[in-house]
Amino acid sequence: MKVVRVETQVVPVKLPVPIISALGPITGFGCILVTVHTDAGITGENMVFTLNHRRTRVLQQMVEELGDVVIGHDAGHIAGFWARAWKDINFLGHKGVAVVGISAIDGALWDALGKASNLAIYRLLGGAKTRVQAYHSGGLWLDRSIDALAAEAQGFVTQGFRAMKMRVGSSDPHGDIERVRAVRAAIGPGIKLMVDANQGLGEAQAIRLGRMLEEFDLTWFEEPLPAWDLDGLARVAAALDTPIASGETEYTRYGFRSMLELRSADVLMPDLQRVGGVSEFMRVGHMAESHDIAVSSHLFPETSIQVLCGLSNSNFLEYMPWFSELYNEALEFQDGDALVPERPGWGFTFNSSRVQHLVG
Ligand code: SMN
Ligand code: MG
Repeated sequence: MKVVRVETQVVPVKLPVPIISALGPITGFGCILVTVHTDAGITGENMVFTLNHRRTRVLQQMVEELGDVVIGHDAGHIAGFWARAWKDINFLGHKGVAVVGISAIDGALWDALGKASNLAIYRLLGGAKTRVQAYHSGGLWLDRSIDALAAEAQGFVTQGFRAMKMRVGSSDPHGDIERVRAVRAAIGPGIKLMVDANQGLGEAQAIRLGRMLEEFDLTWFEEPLPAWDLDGLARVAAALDTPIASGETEYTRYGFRSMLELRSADVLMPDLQRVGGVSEFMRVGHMAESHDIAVSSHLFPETSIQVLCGLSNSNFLEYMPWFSELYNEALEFQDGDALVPERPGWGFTFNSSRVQHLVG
């Protein structure tokens, strides 16, 4: 089965209500749907995106131009594609847009391989489990009032979620504490709660806020520092009892190797589009396993469920409903766990009429 074409389509997705995190406001996304066509008539699909639909064409161009290292090659030789692409992007750099381009094609190749072998991707990866606890991440933003936070948090529990994440890292740490206190009171002690500072703090601020947060029994404190400060993050992790989660802004095995060596985080949370796709997510997951460190996921719940179910050291799936409308199928849950679909490949296919509607 040879690759004959790499096709991309830009699809703007708007949030029903804009949100604010320490990264700034988010109103929507520029999604790039990627389809890898093979001479067997089987296609592989995948998706990458930009925030606020900015620089989307740059990323689209990157994906398309990487076509020349996969077209004409065996679609099932994914590690071969990865190695050729890695060499190819050396001059542009081994982070950022170039790596997202690799991730986009890598995921589409795994989808095609799953469809060709009639297996879900997690089975191709070795199969560790069939479900992962999901935490709701699609709410509890910085711009919500305390009353709105409490109501939203209770709503997630009513929907069946047993874990959720809220945002901190505002300019007022005491305000952050009151918001966390309100959410913890609204959900009670039995529901897991994470906080995410979206890189908004300095080292001293993070340790101080982290100490004030210890009383809320948080499952983790995410990305307290700018993503490049792995040494500082290690010091924050050493200073606090609350586990530190990080990695959504890290790239490839080399970035995560540094995080593991420095002990920057207690939980790694690779993002399928930044880490380097399914192939590199698995390499990072196995490397974390050799350090007895757990891995979670970042965004992309419909596809991340497959890699998390291929790893025995996975702990949580981030559930973010942003891109769910793009798919024909819906992720299924039971008792707060997301269930891996047994359908071939990702088990999720793009809904062409919905896509057509969004393209306008
Ligand atoms: C996040 C990711 C992408 C955009 C805004 C916020 C957040 C998360 O860090 O972990 O979901
Ligand atoms: Mg985050």
